Amino acid sequence: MLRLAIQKSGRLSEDSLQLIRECGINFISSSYKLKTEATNFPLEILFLRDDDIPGYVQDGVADLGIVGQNVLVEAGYAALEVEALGFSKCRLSLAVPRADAYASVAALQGKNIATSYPNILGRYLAEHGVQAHLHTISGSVEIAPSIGLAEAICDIVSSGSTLLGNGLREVETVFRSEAVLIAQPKLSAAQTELLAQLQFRMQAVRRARCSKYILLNAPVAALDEVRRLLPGIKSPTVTPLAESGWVSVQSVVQEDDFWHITSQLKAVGAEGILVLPIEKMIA
Ligand code: PRT
Ligand code: ZN
Repeated sequence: MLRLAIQKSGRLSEDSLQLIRECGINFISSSYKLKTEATNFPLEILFLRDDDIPGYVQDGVADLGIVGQNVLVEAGYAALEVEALGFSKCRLSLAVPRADAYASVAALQGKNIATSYPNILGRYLAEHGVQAHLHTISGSVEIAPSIGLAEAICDIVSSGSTLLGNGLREVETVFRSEAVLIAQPKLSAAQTELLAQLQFRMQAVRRARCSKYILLNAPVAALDEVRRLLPGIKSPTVTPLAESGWVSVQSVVQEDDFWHITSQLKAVGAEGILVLPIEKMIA
């Protein structure tokens, strides 16, 4: 049995639950329950505040957890990370009032900086030879300059609209973060085997999310060009069409390359291009 701690309610909750479901693990969840057991995998799920998850996993109260790297590294538990999960991507950034002059991080020498991340920020400033006064506050960091608490802030940014709305300008990226799977250091042999199964499923889900299945028709004369554009996993599947001189090609493309590749495929004569989502992708 493995015990997995996930965030009860917040930015990580929905994606964490969805990942577990896409791994084929079924469970009944309700908003008031703090614990649930999967029906088809030896997994118990605990619902906690994200800040408590690294400590619980370190102490073995939970075997696994899903948490943002920002919280993990700030708490000093970076060594627990076993798998990056690719969601809840964000960055920890320094920001200053929009009108203030700022040339480099040296401009923060001797300044007051408000943050909820004194450890990560302290290390960053030390690496850059900057000494500043850090004011640790647990929320609403972005209002600190306007109420005279600090000249700069260091906080989590994703779209940047919170900074913009508070008259602040992002000036340095201190740390990049995403959700990660963490594991306690003393898993039994049986638990280590279960963790490997879980990671195998999570990797298949993640690969599938960034890939698309592509089908198209192409003139035989264009096949070399099409194959060059669509290397596929091994090589594309090519089958003849009833109409002579034409083939059907099937392959896999990365989501990021998809628009770029489809426009080139059209340019070499491909027609009837279909793109389908992939549910799972086993390496
Ligand atoms: O209640 P609990 O303690 O469990 O939750 P929480 O309130 O501490 O955390 P929560 O749910 O807000 O965030 C959980 C995790 O999501 C964080 O630890 C990050 O790893 C990740 N994450 C991703 C974010 C953001 N994006 C994000 N945008 N965490 C916070 N924000 C906040 C940020 O603090 C700022 O106030 O959103 C604002 C900035 O957003 P933009 O889009 O305006 O730039
Ligand atoms: Zn929290």
